[in-house]
Amino acid sequence: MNYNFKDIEIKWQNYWFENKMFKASNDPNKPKKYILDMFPYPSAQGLHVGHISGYTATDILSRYYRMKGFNVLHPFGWDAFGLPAEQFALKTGKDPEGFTKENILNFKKQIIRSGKGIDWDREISTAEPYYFKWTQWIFKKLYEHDLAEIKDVEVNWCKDLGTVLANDEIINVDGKMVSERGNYPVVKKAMRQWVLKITKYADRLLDDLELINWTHSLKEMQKNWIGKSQGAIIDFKVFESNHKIQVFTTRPDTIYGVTYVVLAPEHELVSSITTDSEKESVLNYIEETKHKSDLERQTNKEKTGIFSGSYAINPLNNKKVPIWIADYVLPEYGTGAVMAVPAHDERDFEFAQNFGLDMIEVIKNDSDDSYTGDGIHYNSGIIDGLNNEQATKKIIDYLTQTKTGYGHATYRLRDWVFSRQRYWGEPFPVVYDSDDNIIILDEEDLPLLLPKMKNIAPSGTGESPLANAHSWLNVEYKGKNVRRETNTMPQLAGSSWYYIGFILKEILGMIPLNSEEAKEELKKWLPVDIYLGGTEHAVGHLLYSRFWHKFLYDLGIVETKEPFLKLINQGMVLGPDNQKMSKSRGNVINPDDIIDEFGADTLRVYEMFMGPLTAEKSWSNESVSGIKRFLDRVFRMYQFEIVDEVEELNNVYHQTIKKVTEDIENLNFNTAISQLMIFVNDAYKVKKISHEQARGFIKLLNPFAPHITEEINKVVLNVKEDLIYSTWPIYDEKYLEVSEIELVIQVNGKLRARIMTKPNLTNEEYEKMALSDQNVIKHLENLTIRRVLVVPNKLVNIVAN
Ligand code: ANZ
Repeated sequence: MNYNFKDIEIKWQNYWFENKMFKASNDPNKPKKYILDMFPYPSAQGLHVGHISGYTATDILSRYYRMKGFNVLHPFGWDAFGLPAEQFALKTGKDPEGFTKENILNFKKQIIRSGKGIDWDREISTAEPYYFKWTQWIFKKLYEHDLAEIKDVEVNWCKDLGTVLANDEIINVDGKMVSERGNYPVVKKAMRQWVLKITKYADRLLDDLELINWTHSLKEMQKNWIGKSQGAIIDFKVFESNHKIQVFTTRPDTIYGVTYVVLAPEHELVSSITTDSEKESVLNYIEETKHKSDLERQTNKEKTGIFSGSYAINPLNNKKVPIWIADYVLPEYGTGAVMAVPAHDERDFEFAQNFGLDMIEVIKNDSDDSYTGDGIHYNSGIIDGLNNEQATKKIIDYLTQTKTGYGHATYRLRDWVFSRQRYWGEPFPVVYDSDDNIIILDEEDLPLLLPKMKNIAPSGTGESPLANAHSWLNVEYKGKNVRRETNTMPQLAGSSWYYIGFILKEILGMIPLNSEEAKEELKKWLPVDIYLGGTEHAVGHLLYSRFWHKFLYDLGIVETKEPFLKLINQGMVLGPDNQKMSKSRGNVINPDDIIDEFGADTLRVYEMFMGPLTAEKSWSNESVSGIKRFLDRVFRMYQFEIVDEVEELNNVYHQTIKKVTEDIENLNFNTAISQLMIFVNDAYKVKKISHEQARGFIKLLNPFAPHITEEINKVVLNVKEDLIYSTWPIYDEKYLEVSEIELVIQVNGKLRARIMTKPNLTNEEYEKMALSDQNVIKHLENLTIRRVLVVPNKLVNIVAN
């Protein structure tokens, strides 16, 4: 008799849902565990088997820790604002809100069908007013703390799409930037944008990585993104002018090797230092630059540039050097100006070669190209004879004393451009008066809702579609005629604090973020103990939410410095052809189909059995059937005679408890399942099972396969207690002790005997045992023993000749 998963699974899912079985408990006597999934964007495609892999892993952990006596918080929600809903609305003329809600319902159904145990009273959607009221509130606080400002930012403007694009929405075709969607031209254009000053938190974002249990590679990615460079800012006076050019350098020690200075084409001094004779060519050059992406500018070996006509003075030796304008210098990094040392910097070397500029070597070396290493300085005035470190220190001291520069660190991290020219996002709680003064809305005027619009086509001017919502746009606020901000916030705004939202969510709303009650609740649950999601968020989301968390820490709302203690990236689930699943390849596996055919328990156990959680693995339909057969075998095992004691199974039973417990804690779900299979195989050999083993085994399997185990528990074994709240089995050491070992005996490396004996004897005892074996004696005939090597509990090797 096989189990009827169709009826069984729905029955338990309904029971769990109706009885709110996974509601987080507040029992003050228990320790807490906050186990979190990266919440999904509710797309029209529905859940993918890749989602199920991560969601099952966190569900296993949640169920396990609950049985171990923890208060477990395992919530779920929706990253509901975003571009696909906007585009759907544009295409169909339908409302993005309704579309998103339909998708959410579908996702939720799928999650419930997968058997995931969620505290649904805490469900949140970032697009609901009860939630984005507080996203707007956090923005308001950021503004009030001088961490949000509006400024002209160079953006990637795509006229044909009528929108600004992110760097990863642009591709390079024949040296020109075009949109990935549609291949429309993209140009750099300055636009007024809200910007969040995450760079003020750069050092903390870097230093506090020490506090968290993330993988080395993930921390490295965060570090590289922040990209701290220690160096100096140095003033170069412009010859015969009052201007001075500030350069940022990581190598102030090479200053005697400077042969020219370069400004980024966007640098504010370009127009004032360009001489009349150079004006036309400089303007042409600036125009050309607008079509190049930053990446291209940085990596292009054929360096381009143009002479400005002016010269600068090196503050160390008063040497006059030409000022060039070149796009390999980026406007947004350092000061947007560099002192060029072609003898010791590759980019400067390539540029100088191209334009026949001087090179002066100042560090001794044997290289033919630019030498970037350490060494003894020469041709270098006050730092002759010093190495890099000594020279750097001396130059910075000199600059500081003469007020011509100072030590300075620069970061690769940019401030966060926070405006999107879109409809389907959080509106900014901001209005402008007729003089363009910023007025931030009062707290009691939040949330500011989106207007309902029939047509959300782009305004065409680069403004968001909200610029067409006239009655929403122009209002009276505090007695003034004002115009609302028309941009909306990026999708990463709502996801920057949702793990806090879950804690504060009550059935019909949220505990106010700025209340004492909120602080209490947050103190109870933060930080998130285990956070699981895909690697695609290794930088953006994780960095931004760490930034917001630190800001809320500064406001005294949260008490931990970091939001996510342990972070795990699950590996990708590939198609049966070992390729990334995609519609066009036709290799997409739909979790609904698998659940229909085999049941959710099979899907869950299969996905956890595929391989290590963090590894990439390929789908196999045969293995899915194999798992179904395993669960059928488990079900039939409960038709064996159940007796008081089955001694033969005691060892494997207790070993299974130990292995599954340790494997779950170490996220080795695949090997935990293997051990459960070993137990079942052994039980089939004796065709009976004890009461303790019967009950213990379904507890061990329950986190993986919650439906079949609950069915066995309640219906077959007739137990009243829900497995969800039962206690996790404990193993007995006495059954783990190995009573016998197999000792391998070799003579000159060749196997001559195997002896079953007691473990943990002395080397002498093992040696004696080996030498008295008949077969060994035979092989030692006429030989002299030279040496005996003993590996305790394993092997004795006798060397003889
Ligand atoms: C002189 C020099 C001499 C440099 C030398 C390097 C080697 P990282 O390490 O990435 O921070 N630089 C500064 N601002 C720049 C900008 N806006 N665009 C392009 N390049 C810029 O790089 C810092 C170095 O990159 C700086 O140190 C500067 O070149 C260049 F032997 O100054 B260096």
